[in-house]
Amino acid sequence: MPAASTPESRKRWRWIALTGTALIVTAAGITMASAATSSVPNVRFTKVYYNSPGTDNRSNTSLNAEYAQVTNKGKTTITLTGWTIRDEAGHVYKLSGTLPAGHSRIVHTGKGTDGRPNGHRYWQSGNYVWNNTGDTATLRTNKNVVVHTCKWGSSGSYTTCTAPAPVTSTRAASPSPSKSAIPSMPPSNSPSTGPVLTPPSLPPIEWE
Ligand SMILES: [Ca+2]
Repeated sequence: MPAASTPESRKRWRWIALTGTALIVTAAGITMASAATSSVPNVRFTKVYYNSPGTDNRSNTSLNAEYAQVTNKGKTTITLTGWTIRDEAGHVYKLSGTLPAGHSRIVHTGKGTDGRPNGHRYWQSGNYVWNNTGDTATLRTNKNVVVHTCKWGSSGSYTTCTAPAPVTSTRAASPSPSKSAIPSMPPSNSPSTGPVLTPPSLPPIEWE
């Protein structure tokens, strides 16, 4: 224990207490970011064939040549029941069943028998869903969390969709905790190196 409780020593102890708070807040922030990353299922669009071959004559063959494919890129089976695929215009298809790791689900626009062939599903629509001139496919979980979006323009007939950016790049990769998390921090001489919490001029702690 410190022998004396002078105003000067109280200042030091107060600063140490604040620094400790900042460290805990920083660690908690990183932990939360990691948990959020791992909670997002690794399922994404791997292909959208938006402009079926030939003339758009609304034949069932033409409608079914338009499709969206989602793939389970993770290592565990995902239950898709309650998940949705939708376009910009608000057409919604509800997914169901399970998707083992590495497997794909192909949703054709037209009419057909689900599961024939295996892994194929049918929107049962009498009209096209995906715009040839540009559109966005959005995949959401049963909790309405957007897992992936696939966007394309007016050229081409299909896209293999860009993989989603790692969630960690927006939060966990940032080494600096927010300013509000650290009360009364002394100024740092090298802010670019991250949360270096060593005070620049304080003397060592004196116990006697
Ligand atoms: Ca189309």
